[in-house]
Amino acid sequence: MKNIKTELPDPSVLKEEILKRYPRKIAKKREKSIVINDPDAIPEVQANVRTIPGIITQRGCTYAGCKGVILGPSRDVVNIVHGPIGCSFYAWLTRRNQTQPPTPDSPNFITYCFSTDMQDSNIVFGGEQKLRQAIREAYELFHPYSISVFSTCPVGLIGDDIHAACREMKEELGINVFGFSCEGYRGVSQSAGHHIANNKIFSDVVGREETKGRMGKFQINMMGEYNIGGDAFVLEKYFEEMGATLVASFSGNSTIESYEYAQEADLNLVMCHRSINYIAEMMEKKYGIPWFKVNFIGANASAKSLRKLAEYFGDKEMIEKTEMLIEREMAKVKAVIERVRPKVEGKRAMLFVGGSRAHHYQELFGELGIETLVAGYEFGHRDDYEGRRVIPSIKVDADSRNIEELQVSQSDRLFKPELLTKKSGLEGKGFKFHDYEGMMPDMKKNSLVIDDISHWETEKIIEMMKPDIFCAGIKEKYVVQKHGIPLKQLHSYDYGGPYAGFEGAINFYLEMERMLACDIWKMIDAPWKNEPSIMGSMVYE
Ligand code: CFM
Repeated sequence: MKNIKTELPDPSVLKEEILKRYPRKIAKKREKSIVINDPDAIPEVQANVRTIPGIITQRGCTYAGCKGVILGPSRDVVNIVHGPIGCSFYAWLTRRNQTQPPTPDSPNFITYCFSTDMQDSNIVFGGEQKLRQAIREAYELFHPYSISVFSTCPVGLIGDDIHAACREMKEELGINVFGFSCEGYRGVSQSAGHHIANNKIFSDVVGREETKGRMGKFQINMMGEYNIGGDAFVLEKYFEEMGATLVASFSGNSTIESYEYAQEADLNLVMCHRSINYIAEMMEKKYGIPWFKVNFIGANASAKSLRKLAEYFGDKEMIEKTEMLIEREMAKVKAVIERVRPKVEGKRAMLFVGGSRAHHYQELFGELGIETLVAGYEFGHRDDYEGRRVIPSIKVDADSRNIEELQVSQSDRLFKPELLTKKSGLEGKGFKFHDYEGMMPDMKKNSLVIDDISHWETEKIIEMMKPDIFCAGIKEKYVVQKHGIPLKQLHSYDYGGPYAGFEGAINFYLEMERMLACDIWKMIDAPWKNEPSIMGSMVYE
């Protein structure tokens, strides 16, 4: 493999170029979020702070993180958006979380969009009555397992008490009805919405069904896997083959019903650390269930995660089955890598996705010999960049204080001391729990890390570094492609996927072959550069 690093432009020059255009105060702030990496002495990244007004950000809002991301993929709940209808555009199948009800008659409300459609009069006189009516109506029409309510910005501003309305309706209807104060402005990004969703699911749903009884010998929860493009389906097959029983999935291909007995699991696997680490932490405190970080993006990462899972249970049969699975799948993976890698090796990538994928997908690129030049999160926190070891030193600002930290204590009846014993036994042998090391240790020296990248910064890094592929979302796609650089959407997968596990890795390699092993993108030139597209004349008197 050729040494790509020597071909990189000096990132400090690039950084200066970017900052030069900003007014002084803004440059001073952005400077702390644009960091030159050193994996041996990881520098601090400013993250999870407000976007500067006027800057075009990739971020979404708190409501998007709560409703869209965490609750969106559960199929047996009617999710009512309390707000004007515009907020619901993004509640209606705009995220590619798939679901598979066990029978054709099983409830699945994912394809619906429920809104209270607030009008001017509701904003002036209050919308609680309308909300109660909407909950009643939804119940009468669908008889769902539970109903949840999401506050949008105006609801917070006028002060509707959605929680009181939910309590009343819970009483009246006899099903679980719970609400989220996830107004878009609550936090600096989607990330606040994740936290709000985690809190409420933990306080109002998990543990409602105290005893479900054993469902299998080895019971796990999958956390932070949202079944985009069918990723969770791939993993479910592997767990089954290994003999592990999936109790609940937060929240890809899931039901609210399963969250109610999720405390029955012997282990929580955390895939997307950013969006779900809160529940994992709280479940450990309350029920004693340990968690560790997994990554199923990339064939090697998948093998490592499955091995760790088998090692946790330490069951001989499970370990054997896991090794067989890995050997079988790796043979297929290797055959494709051998064919594709020579065609794409040495290409250079940039990744800007929400809070996990900008890290996870570097694995897949690495397997093909593609180097990551620059990466960043939209809304990750410092721990997602630098590792969980920095958590105690993260400054808690007013925006983070705005999000409630639940006080959790050990459950008298449901705490499982045997799991804690198991955990400390394994720790003695060097097994790691709570173990997210962040993105930066996996990135090369002198790679650039940019938090909450702006439109201007995106254009500048493309212009100066000319990557071969850019990974982001639909908002960036066409801007980047107009530079003659292909963009792979890592939120929706451009309607492809799955990309998780071994078969997902193969899908991704083939996609990279299609996108990178041809020169078509370099031939693109904006037509107006060669011939005028508008002609006109002027009369001067
Ligand atoms: Fe986690 Fe996600 Fe992500 Fe995320 Fe998201 Fe997503 Fe994402 Mo889009 S939960 S942080 S809020 S892995 S919707 S499935 S792709 S930004 S990188």
